[in-house]
Amino acid sequence: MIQVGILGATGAVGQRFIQLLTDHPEFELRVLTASEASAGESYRAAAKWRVDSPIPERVADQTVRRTEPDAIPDDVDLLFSSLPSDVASEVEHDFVEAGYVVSSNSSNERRATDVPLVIPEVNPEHLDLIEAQRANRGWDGALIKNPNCSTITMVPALAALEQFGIERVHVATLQAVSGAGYSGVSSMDIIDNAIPHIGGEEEKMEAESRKLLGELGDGEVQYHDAAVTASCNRIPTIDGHLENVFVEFAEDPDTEAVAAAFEDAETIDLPTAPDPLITVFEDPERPQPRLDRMVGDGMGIAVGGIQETETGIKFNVLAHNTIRGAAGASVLNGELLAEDGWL
Ligand code: 11C
Repeated sequence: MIQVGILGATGAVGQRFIQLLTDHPEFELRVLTASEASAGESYRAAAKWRVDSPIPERVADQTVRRTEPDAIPDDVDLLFSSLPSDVASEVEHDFVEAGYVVSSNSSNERRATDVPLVIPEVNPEHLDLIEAQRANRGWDGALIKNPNCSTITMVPALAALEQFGIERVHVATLQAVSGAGYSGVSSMDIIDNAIPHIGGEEEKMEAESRKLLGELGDGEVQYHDAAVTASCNRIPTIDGHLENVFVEFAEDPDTEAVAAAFEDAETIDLPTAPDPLITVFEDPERPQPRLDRMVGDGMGIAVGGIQETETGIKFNVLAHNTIRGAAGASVLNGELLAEDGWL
């Protein structure tokens, strides 16, 4: 078993990490860290547990450690990070310099030229950027990132359609409140409301999508040249981001060809990868967050509403934002790191 830890284990994504790493077939969860204020407490006392299953017994009484390299046992090989982005750069660098491999969900450095931004079913070859990263920064460890949850929801579907030559993408999101962490979930302000702007989200979707779909060459990623425009909205659902996507292509695929491309999208042979990667609904009222966010144990991508438009194709896509879109994405990247021999 590969010994792993979680940096930032008490937050909304940290709790999902715990849920997904309990009884994982390859990873043994050894270490939990949190802010200075929680260090020394039991996990049960430190975390305000909100995940939809009880705190695993073997985690509840573990002592939460400081988020510093000298608090981590030497035999831990892989750290999953859900640190707040304002502290993550500095703290993650400390761990990577100390030789740890960090699979991070935090949004800092996703666009750095030598940081792999990876969805294993889409661009596993981008992990090779680790060589450039080690050469540039003199690190023994490695830092890899998964994208933002709204980006992860859309990009596997776009990758399946790449065969038709994607030229332009417009997307409008309907994002769940759990994407905003505890304060989002506990806020009642959003009931009977929708918020037509989520700070920074649109830029992330636009840039991260083009990096994920880009080609790796000469030690860096050449971004895909499709134009991507995003409009990101918060709605009062708890979990599951739903997105309306409009795509223009070089070719002129019909709805049958698009549905077949989604159904044929290749998954990857890793323990928590969903099979199929994409589930296609014919009912135009699906997918819906409450009904469909757990497709593929929360790791699948659900699409529906495929229709022709005057300029191309439109469809709806849904994924679970804190599983597929956050903790599950980092765990899957960890499985890829193990499979490809980076640990
Ligand atoms: C939201 N997508 O729903 C955001 C949360 O870049 O990882 C995740 C932010 C990120 O508000």
